[in-house]
Amino acid sequence: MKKLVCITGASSGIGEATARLLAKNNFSLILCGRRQEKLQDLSGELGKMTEVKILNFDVRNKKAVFQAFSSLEVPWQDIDILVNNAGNAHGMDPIDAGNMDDWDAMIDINVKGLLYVSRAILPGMVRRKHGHVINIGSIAGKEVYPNGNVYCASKFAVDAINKGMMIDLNKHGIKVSGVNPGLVNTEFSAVRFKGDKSKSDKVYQGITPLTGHDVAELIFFIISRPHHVNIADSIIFPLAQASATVVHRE
Ligand code: NDP
Ligand code: 8X3
Repeated sequence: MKKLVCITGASSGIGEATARLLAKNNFSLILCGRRQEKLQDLSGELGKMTEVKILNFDVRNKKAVFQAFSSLEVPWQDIDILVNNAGNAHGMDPIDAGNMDDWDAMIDINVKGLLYVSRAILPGMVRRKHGHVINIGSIAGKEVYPNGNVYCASKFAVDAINKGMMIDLNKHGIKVSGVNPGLVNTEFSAVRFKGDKSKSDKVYQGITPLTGHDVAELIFFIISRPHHVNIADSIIFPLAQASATVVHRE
């Protein structure tokens, strides 16, 4: 089989764009997400180019995560590259008025979900002394911005986990790379603002944001380096962005 890449959150945005780009570039794919129909449509399309398997689970559900990966038959268990991408912001409230269900969602999905999936896949990589984990963090994991509080905390955790993985997996010959995007136009803001278009439209007003494909190209670059090269960390912005809060809008 070709190199096998497992992408969480492949049903939209950055994950979907990564699946499309990698399918064209001769990788086999395991596509994960909750929305089975979206994954099936994508798999139908990409299946014309490469081998594709769907795993349908909620990353918050520890049991479902482990069941999904233990259901994989040979050779699908031998994942070469894990793209830990599933995640979202939920809400954007000041800390004193934060919605605690949103807090739970962000910590359970962005942090604990990433850990569960990694815990299910890493032992195989360690056994084979081969693998690459790409952790999708955010500029929100490098800088805290107003009302970003818990989302930023979840992405700072991803940054710390990225560094911790690199240290612990170093002796096993496994690469670990952080990818930290700025503003990317995906379903992200629709999810964050719970479908309130008056808020989500403003996020990308007056700028040309990144697309999922732009981030996918960085992921493709990182996983295509020679064996001895590891891109440990990266930040990708649209031209209009200079920091979490400095965005030049026309
Ligand atoms: P999207 O909302 O388009 O995609 C999020 C993906 O995560 C979906 O495929 C969704 O699939 C999956 N997902 C969400 N919750 C769960 C869950 N509980 N279990 C399993 N899968 C889940 O947003 P993006 O593509 O923008 O986001 C991808 C990653 O990029 C996230 O980690 C986000 O924090 C990060 N990011 C995004 C930026 C942006 O500006 N858009 C900037 C920086 C980082 P489904 O709903 O089918 O489960
Ligand atoms: C997504 C980018 O700036 O909305 O992680 O937090 S931001």
